Amino acid sequence: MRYLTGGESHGPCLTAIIEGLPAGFELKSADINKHLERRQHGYGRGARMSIEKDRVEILSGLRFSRTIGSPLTLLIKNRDWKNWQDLMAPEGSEPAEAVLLSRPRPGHADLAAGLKYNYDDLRLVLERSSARETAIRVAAGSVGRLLLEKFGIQFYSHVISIGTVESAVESAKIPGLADDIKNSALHCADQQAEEKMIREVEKARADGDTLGGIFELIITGLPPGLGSHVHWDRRLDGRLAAAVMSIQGIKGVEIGSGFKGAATRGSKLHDSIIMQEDRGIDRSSNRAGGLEGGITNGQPLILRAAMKPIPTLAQPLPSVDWKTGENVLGATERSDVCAVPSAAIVAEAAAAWELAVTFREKFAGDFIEEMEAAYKYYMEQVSRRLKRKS
Ligand code: EPS
Repeated sequence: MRYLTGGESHGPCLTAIIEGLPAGFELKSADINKHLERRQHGYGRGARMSIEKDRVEILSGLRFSRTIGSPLTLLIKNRDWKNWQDLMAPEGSEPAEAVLLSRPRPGHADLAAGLKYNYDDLRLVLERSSARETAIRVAAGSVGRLLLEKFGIQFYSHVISIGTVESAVESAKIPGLADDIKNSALHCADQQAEEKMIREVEKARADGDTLGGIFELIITGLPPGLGSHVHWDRRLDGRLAAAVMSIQGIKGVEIGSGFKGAATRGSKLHDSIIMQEDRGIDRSSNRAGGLEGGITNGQPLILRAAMKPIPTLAQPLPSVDWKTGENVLGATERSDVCAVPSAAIVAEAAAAWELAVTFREKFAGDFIEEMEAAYKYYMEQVSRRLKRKS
């Protein structure tokens, strides 16, 4: 299963084509839209979010709300396009009044991609590197998520920190706090910390600055056996890390105890294997974060990611003009102060997609019932092994 996306931030629309879905899987655009809407929230988002009301249109691969096995085409219209029609016209010529974007922003793709693609106008970098593209990634990833939800897999995320302010809520409590997180302005389970985080965002805004932070994903109901130890590119740790690291602004990913685990003795870190009367073979803890040997082990998957502060600053850093070589300040554009809550929603979708791909590798089949039968057979074998029945 794979997908490609297209679309510029201020172009007419964002699109994706998904290939490899099973036929007969029930899919409704409303279920994707729910996640598109979640991505747009979060205290600290910029003015663009009051223009856009992201909604997906499904243009192929679906008939009467069921997939037919052919490529699924998704489209999200950019409402802001009406303000950019002349400057971002796919055809015709550049308007005389167009101003080149020539002051690369430190931390943004502007300079590196300007060199790579030999652009005169650095706007061409911004248009595709913008996190606007994550809207269509959420749409595509949500299709994978909806497929996994049919098999009892559930996705949770929450903000752990904004700047230096940290939430005190532990991972294990997060599934029970889903409603609180949904109602929180910063996608955070700790109300007291959230109040401080909001003040941090306000201070950064007043200073013309931006803020990063850390979020966590918790995915429950995964069967053991997704991913594989037998080859580097099948190890799920690496695949999930790549999926999440590819989200704009993400600079670090850890699974389970992650970096803290490196400072812990093996005897204190690894999760003992125990025998439970009802569940059979089980684990006493989950510091591995649900992955061992690049394979899901049946425990909740726990992944954290660090997002850097957004590089578009209202009080910009020193830069050099791309055309004249003069010392200038980096370009200022309308932007967000903090987008960590949105990045958490995007990461849910990115992880869901990668898990759906590995799920399809394990439970292949051209139609949904074929997949369900393979899943049921496998889960019976897993239960027999865990409960040590012959
Ligand atoms: C975004 C749309 C963008 C930004 C943001 C994410 O809109 P605009 O650039 O028109 O204001 O709000 O993009 C970035 C922060 C970035 O660095 O590219 C969106 O839809 O999420």
